[in-house]
Amino acid sequence: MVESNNKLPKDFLWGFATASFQIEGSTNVDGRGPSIWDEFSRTPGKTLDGKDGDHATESYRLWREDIALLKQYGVKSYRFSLSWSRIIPLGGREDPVNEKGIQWYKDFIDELIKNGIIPFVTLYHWDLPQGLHDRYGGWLNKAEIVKDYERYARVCFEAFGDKVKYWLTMNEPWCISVLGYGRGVFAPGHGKPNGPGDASREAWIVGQNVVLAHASAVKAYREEYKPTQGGVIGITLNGDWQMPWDDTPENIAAAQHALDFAIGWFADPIYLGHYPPYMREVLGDRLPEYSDEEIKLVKGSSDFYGMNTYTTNLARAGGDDEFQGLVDYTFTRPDGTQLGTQAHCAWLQDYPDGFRDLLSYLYKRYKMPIYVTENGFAVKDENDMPVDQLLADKDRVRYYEGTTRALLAAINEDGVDVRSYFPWSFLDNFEWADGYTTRFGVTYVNYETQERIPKDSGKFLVKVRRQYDSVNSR
Ligand code: PNW
Repeated sequence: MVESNNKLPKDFLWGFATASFQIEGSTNVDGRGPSIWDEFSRTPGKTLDGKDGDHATESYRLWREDIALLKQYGVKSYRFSLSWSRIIPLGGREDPVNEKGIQWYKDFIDELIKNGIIPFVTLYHWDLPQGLHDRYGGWLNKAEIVKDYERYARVCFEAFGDKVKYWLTMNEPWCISVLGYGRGVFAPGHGKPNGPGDASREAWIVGQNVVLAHASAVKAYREEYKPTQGGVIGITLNGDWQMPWDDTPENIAAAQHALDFAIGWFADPIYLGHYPPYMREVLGDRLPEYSDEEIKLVKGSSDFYGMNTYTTNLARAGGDDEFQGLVDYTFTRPDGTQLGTQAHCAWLQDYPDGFRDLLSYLYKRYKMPIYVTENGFAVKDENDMPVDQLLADKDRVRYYEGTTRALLAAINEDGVDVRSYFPWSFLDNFEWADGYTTRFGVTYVNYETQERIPKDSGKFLVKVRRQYDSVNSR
């Protein structure tokens, strides 16, 4: 029996997500230039297992197999990212375009479409051309990076815009800024505790430059490409739900402060036209102002709200972490119990009600249609399990049971306009600083043989999607 509120909107995009550097491998092929993740992941001590992205899931080579598997899963859409270094190997606006890189993505997109799969394309998922970092400091240099990114985006609209109707400019500016320039755990490794750079300033500068680059590309798209190509374009932000640890006024305020720093930092300027006042209070002049001209460009620069979310935090006032808005995050409730099931990553527990609450909050605050572009779970110690045990990924199935139920409730009971659901990830892949030790895939990848095997969670997601579809077609 399918319940009547198991309805998805007609053109709902159901699929899986990946990113170029995490799956492609073949880093030295067909004229690709180096990216900051090549260099960072090859630096001893930067990834948990000491591994880099030279092989990953070999999807640059095995792309036909990947698409065949996506088709087998019956997805309506696939979210993937383009590697800037394949398209403009040196990165800059005067640097040559690499036709081989462009051709590869054209073939890939054509094959998706031939199989009835709608491409959902991220322009930037963290793999900045190394050349731009070396030349002028990459994301730190507003005057240069905004122009270079805009040119890169134009090359992509030009080459792929006849077929691609869904564009994401940037994946997770918070991660780019804080993990790359504040905590030094992601490329290029600036910030505390060991990296170069002024950790009290750089992340805030980078955050603004990423938003300005995004907004410049959107302006170019809307003025010069959208009239003939007719797609939609926006940014995708990471952000988890924040619940007050208890009902004291300071912890209720702390939950909002945490949302201001994690989400409002980007979403408030983009959708509302200003920073959250609390950020200015905490950071003073270290938070770079948007000039009048800049904020005009930024406000309204996204056609939708792109949402990546994984977990819920219990927020407690205090601590000295500015990147969390001077709020402590915990999963331990006042009575000592845990909020949900612990994932392999310390920052992730399963709490589906938070997914629903976050959707409602974002829809009320920003009043935009929401595309869920990432959501997923890494089973604890999965990488150490024998394969048959690993394929029976109960905790991940339970996670997706919870979030898909919450998704349907948000749509049908809370009236939230949600238009896509892209679980992370289609495949186990290169999990950044964790290397290959953390697996987020609904498909197991054997990194020795590159064999792919659907996990129970992959099968589960196919099964629930079919149930919703059957309601739709009545
Ligand atoms: C996202 N955190 O990253 C990325 O978009 C993906 O590339 C990545 O593989 C996926 O989530 C799983 O980690 C995040 O520390 C990295 O809260 C870190 C955090 C959140 C998201």
